[in-house]
Amino acid sequence: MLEIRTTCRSCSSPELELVLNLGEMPLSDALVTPEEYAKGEDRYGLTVVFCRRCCLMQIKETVEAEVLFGADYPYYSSFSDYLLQHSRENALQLIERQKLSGASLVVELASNDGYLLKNFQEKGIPVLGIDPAPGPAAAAEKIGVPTLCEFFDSEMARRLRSEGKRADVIVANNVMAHIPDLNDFVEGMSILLKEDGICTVENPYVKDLIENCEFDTIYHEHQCYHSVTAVSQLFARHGLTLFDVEHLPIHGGSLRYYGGPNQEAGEAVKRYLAEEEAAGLTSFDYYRDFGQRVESIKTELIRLLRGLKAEGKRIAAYGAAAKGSTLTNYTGVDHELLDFVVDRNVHKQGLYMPGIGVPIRPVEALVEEMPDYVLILAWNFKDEILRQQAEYTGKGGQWIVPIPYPAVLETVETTSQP
Ligand code: JHZ
Repeated sequence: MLEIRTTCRSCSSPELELVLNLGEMPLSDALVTPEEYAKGEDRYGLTVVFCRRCCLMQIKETVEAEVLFGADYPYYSSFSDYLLQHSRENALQLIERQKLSGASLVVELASNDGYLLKNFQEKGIPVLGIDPAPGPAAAAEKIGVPTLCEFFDSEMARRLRSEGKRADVIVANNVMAHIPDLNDFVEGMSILLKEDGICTVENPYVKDLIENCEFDTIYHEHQCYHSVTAVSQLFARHGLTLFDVEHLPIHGGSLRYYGGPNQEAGEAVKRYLAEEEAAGLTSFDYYRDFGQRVESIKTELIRLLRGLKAEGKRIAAYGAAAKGSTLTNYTGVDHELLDFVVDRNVHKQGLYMPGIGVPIRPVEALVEEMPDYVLILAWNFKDEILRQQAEYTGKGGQWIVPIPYPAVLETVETTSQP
């Protein structure tokens, strides 16, 4: 069930340097019933390393995909308005850029509940979703997005191709980090693309992760933390050229990579490669003090929350996010500090956050209970959450952000756009 890697997930080099050891952690999306929590949960090591050869940051531990993304996988993309808007813009841009029509095919890997593909469908463009998590895949089918509930790999790509299916566009957003066999996944994309097809891949950017100390985005589902340097080599190994890159603010800072079989690296790719080298991302030194900075977030967060508790304050949290699990479990923020967590996702409500015994409730609980402070675990959606929770703020509720450094928000702007 657990495999520990000794070689790089991308280039197979054994030159892996230790960046950070987060210790034994529960699985971030393995939300538990109160009974399961009482029995105790499985924990797995979580060790971050850097590959000196291809510069890919990654974790050493591989938890079986069936365990990570099985029947109870609770992540549904459609609970963030901002993500829905971001995805719609992504779809409209691709339709324009690739001149997609009723004769095209858009395939999405990790299509979740159909949040993105429905935008293509609305414009009459044929789509195919692929997602191994049964709950989200069923939700997609329910809104009419055809979805194969399977893991995508090169074998599946060959099968689809033999059925006459080839893609004009493959979208793989926030999935490449989740794949244990990275090379086989990219090979699959390469097989499934038409000669003039393109793939677009979105992932949190390792530079933002390191510089903003977003250590909580490290968990077992995220096996790799990509850079342009690492992705260009990975694509090239499978006959795809990375030809464009865009920086996006979502999820704490992400990159959208564009690849295709018959393309040439454009200016943005060249600029990013040069900038990554100049910033030092290609050398282990860049990652050396990350662990110390993470440690100081832990110390400060605990100091802040314990201080508030000592003053008799009540603290809740917002967002039963996977990253919230890493943050709380690593820092030791548990049910003694947090009364409850709220989340809009109905599939998460009624369960407990992994490892810390904190119940998940509907977001209305904030105004009903009026805790003095709310720790924003889904800090990547801070603006959206603050706008939505104007009533809690208006009644005197206060907010704490943990990342990039723990702080109580002094002024809360509730009208800004995402
Ligand atoms: P969210 C996810 O990670 C899932 P997570 C995944 N592991 C991935 O790769 C990354 O994103 C990139 C809730 N919420 O999306 C919804 C509200 O309740 O930041 C979610 O449960 N109200 C595949 O899980 C959670 O917060 C709201 O208004 O760390 C956010 O989780 C909003 C906006 C969100 O990421």
